[in-house]
Amino acid sequence: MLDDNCNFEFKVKSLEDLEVNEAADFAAIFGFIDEDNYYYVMFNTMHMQTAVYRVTPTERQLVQKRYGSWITDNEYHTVQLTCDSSNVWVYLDSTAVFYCDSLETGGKVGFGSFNDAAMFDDVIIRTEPQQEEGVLGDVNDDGIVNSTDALIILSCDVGMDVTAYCPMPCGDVNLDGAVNSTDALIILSCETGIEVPYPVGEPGCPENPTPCLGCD
Ligand SMILES: [Ca+2]
Ligand SMILES: [Ca+2]
Ligand SMILES: [Ca+2]
Repeated sequence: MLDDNCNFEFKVKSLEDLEVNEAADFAAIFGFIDEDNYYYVMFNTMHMQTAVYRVTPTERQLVQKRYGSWITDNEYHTVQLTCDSSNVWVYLDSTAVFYCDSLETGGKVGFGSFNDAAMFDDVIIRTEPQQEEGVLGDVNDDGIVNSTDALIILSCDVGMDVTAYCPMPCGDVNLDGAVNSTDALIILSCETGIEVPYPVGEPGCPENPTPCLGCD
């Protein structure tokens, strides 16, 4: 089960004899809640049969059709779907085939066909990368910001080997793009109760500040 955002890709080839079967198809499913509630996009050999449909408990609704034949050989092609909570974008070999809005796309994704043979491979479902947060100032990642963190930064600043804590993005507590003794001083000030105008101890660290000497 996925959340509202989908990023789904697979390779597919038709196993039908396209000289004989003029309506060979394969399909991708999205927004699947149950067998009475889902969407599918069908690619078809036949003109005007490539379309997005919504299946409901009472009927199959046409959402959008596309001109032309979209299955023209028995080679592998890449189908890609991306969706957010109400839009879906469908690509075939990087060509945009459909954009549909105002859908209810939250649900499972899948692949199949309407009534023909096809082969599927290399299925990829991408999810949002987990944000590795970290706490500003907590360079040794022990959950607290204190003089130990300041010491690590100071050691690093004079070129001592502190590789275990590198690249140390949480060390740039004044958010000026560099990790150095100024940051260590701010952490020490913080520890002694001096108020500093930086979110020391809060979740979230800057991206890729210039590392201190010992991390370089
Ligand atoms: Ca068919
Ligand atoms: Ca710490
Ligand atoms: Ca800094």
